[in-house]
Amino acid sequence: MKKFTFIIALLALLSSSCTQTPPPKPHGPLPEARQLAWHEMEYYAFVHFSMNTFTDIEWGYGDKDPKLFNPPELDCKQWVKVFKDAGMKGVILTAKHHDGFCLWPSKYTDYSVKASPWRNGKGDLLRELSDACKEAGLKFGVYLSPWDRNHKDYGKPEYITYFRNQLRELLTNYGDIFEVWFDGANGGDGYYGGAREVRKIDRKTYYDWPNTYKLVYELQPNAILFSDAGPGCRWCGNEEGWVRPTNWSLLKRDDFYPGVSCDREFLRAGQEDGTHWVPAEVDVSIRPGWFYHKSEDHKVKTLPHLLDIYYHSVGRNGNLLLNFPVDQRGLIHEKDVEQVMKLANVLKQDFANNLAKGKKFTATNTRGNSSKYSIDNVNDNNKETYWATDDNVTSASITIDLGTETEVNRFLSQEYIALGQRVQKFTLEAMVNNSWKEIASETTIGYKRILRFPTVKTSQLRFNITHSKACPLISNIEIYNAPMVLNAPVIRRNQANEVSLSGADDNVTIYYTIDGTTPSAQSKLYSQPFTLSGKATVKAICIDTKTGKKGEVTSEEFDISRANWKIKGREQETKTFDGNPNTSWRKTGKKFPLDVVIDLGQTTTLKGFTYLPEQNRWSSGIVFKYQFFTSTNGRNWKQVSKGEFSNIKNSPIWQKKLFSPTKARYVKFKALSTTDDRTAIGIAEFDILTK
Ligand code: FUL
Repeated sequence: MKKFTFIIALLALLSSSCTQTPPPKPHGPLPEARQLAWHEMEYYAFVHFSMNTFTDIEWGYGDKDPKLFNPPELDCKQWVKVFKDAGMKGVILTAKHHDGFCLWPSKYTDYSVKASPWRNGKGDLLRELSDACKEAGLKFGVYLSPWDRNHKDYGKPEYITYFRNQLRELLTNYGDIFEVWFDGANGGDGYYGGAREVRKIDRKTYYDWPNTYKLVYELQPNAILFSDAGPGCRWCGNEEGWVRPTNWSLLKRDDFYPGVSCDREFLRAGQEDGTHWVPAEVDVSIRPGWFYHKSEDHKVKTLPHLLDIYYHSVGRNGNLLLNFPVDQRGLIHEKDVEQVMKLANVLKQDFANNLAKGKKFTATNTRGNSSKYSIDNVNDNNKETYWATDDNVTSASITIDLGTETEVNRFLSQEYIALGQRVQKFTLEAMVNNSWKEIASETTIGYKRILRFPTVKTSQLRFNITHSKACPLISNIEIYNAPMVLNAPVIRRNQANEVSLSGADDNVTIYYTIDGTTPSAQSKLYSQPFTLSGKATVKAICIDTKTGKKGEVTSEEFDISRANWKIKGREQETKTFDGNPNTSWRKTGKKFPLDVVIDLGQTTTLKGFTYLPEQNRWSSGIVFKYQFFTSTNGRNWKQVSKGEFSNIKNSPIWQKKLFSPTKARYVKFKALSTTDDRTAIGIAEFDILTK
């Protein structure tokens, strides 16, 4: 062919491929523009701060004196600086939690900062935080609890007017609101203007949600509405910080509503055949509780735990909403700042150097052989371009040639979700010793999927999409070699007072102390369980002696020995005291109350008790309302504590109750109700406090 004709032919081919390749059609439910913007936020802060901060509880009853609310050093600029330094894009504040106390001077109630001594009753926390956010360029969102244990009209239609009036205040007075959070906890006992009674509502109909949502959209058209049912984004079905590896941004939305009692798997994994785009948001606290408790200062999540949370949320097509329980001073506690900054720094390192940059990508199919849908689009740092296959192709492979043998341990991929979530199954292979070795076999991708795997040295990676609902559309692929972060050891003590330390990575050593000092490579080397009875503090650390690299210190405090404790009538059953949270003991009955009597073997001065409910997936007998009694002889009982384990259903963590010191040998733990109404008491661990 003559040079001239060749050029003409080439131009014709190029122009025909551009003009003739039709774009992929949308598939299934699609995200709205505001949802697309929300996906890109990925990681932002939650703040739980209110009356509960001062009363040291998780759920207020609605009857506490507003005068208790008085943070002496409150500084929203400090909060916002922490969020910004940590790489977060926004913050959502508990404007009103279940106790009804308002952090802004609402016109519609006196139960607010107006009646508190803070800033002489002239304060407005919503104003201060929204201003600080504006200044720092962070987005601002609000949590407004539908359940209000203070309001006299709760349960009646009048309350809905009140609720909407409050929404209107929040959504008109504080600038742009990126998300409105509607909690699912709804109805139960409360102060209710002095009535002190139980009020039940119909969760589906009481709030007239469709009209409430309408109001939000009228006032803040870009806001994302969070609830168990969306419609903007959905709860992830747990408060531990994860979604399932299979995570569809789709939900049969009309089957859900805030507070729905449903199989939580739907929330954790989404629904492949969902009818609407309702992506998951993972809400989790940096400490065990949502609100600040001094007793949790040493329980701020470790770096490896926070990293797991990140990779199990953002890495699995979910946004991460990380909670900070602001303390009684009105500041984010130093420990929380330290931990979130460790997380931020490691994430920065993990994603510092994209090894795919500038490398050669090839694909087994490209839509219409068109440059518009070229495989290079996954590596061009432009989220608007994507690689696509022909319509009839729903499985295809992408090979990435790294040029030289390279160590890799992260693989990040993103679908072009504006046209729907499609990929159902994929694998990742690495070329090792001249043959392909499978390193991952997974399911969904969605907005973003990040795989973590043991470091592999390879010159080529192959990403195989094996099943897709329609032709796959991939907008981005990145590859990293993240530095290793050592695990934090797990410390356990069994009933025989043997302490075991576990969880170290391969070739890593555990060192520990029992005198309260920080462990180092000069401390005792752990080789096997050791005996330590009575009150004790154990601290342990993993150290890679070859590199000198250190992990995080774990610390556990043990109270008196449980060696001689027995459950009355079921003396042989010891799972409640075995130090293992994954085993549990259960008692069932015909009706409440149900109780368990424990013989401590000797008389001691008790100051409180702690209870860990069953931890397994099918847990039952999670006690909600309880009474607690002590006795010196097992016959005459004295009630020393009574109440509820607030939020235990969603967050089945250690529950701690203190009471006035009392001498006793026997304790009786009485369940008056459980979260699932099954007549059972399920206990993973039980302990008493004498300190
Ligand atoms: C739960 C609430 O009951 C907790 O107190 C907390 O606010 C959490 C984020 O949601 O359902």
